[in-house]
Amino acid sequence: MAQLIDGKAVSKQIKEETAKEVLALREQGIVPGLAVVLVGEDPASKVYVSNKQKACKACHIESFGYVLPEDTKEEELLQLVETLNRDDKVNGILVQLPLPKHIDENKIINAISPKKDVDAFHPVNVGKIMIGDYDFLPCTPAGCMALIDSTGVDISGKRCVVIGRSNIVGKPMAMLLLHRNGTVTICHSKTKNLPEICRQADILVAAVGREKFVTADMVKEGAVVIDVGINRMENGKLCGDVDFDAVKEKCAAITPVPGGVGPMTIAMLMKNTVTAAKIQNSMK
Ligand code: BQF
Repeated sequence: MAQLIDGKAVSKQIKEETAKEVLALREQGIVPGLAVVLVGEDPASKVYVSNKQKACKACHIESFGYVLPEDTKEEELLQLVETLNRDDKVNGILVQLPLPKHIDENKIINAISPKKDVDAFHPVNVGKIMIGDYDFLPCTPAGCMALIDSTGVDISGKRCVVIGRSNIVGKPMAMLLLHRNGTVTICHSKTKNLPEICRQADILVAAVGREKFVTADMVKEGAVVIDVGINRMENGKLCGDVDFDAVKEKCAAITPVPGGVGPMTIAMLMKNTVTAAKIQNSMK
């Protein structure tokens, strides 16, 4: 049985460190604030937003919740973002994705001030990440990196395979592994010989969005396996992109779902909000 990478424990530690930092900032009259914007009624999104607001509370970060109806016009959401950009109490702006189909997500992301873009989705921040000179890291890839580091594995020179090429996870994840001198391959739905490529990975990151997509035959003996998937099964339980029970017998370390990458995403958001508060108060 592999080492279980405890995202819950690692995220708790990060949140505790963040909480301490926030209390020190509050001593200096700086109160980090995060605006959390939810449009519509998606049940999963509601859970994620509630997780974020709970974490703010635990970290002594002030959270400003905005819940808008499903039929909110793009223009109205743009106006809210503009108001939040100008509000000095708001250091970070988080617009929960996905947005309703009639709203252009890129248009909204582009409207968020890069200084308050705690998800690091704005093109300015994406560009900075590509160069390697960034203020914020996207929360999920940052969480994955912290979990890889928690195993003690040295990424430099290792074969890293990322399955999935989304702007939110796959692409930035590959970039972060590359910055740490990993030899990185990005796989996706058009990839040929996927199992063969995955089998070469010393570090395998699965961000596919399909239940138990990564099977034991796709994993190298002794690999580190990071499961980004959050799939809801018919019975309501959460399930990752990795066939955990089979893969755990083969790899050196693996993240569970739930309790792996998910809680880390939230912890990194808290960290980014504190960074944003520091930048906006000329402390960074
Ligand atoms: C856990 C997300 C897909 C699309 C948009 C803890 C979260 C999830 C799981 C969470 C996610 C996934 C979030 C666990 C935020 C992660 O205990 O395993 C926390 O709240 N997440 C999101 O905001 O948007 C998403 C996944």
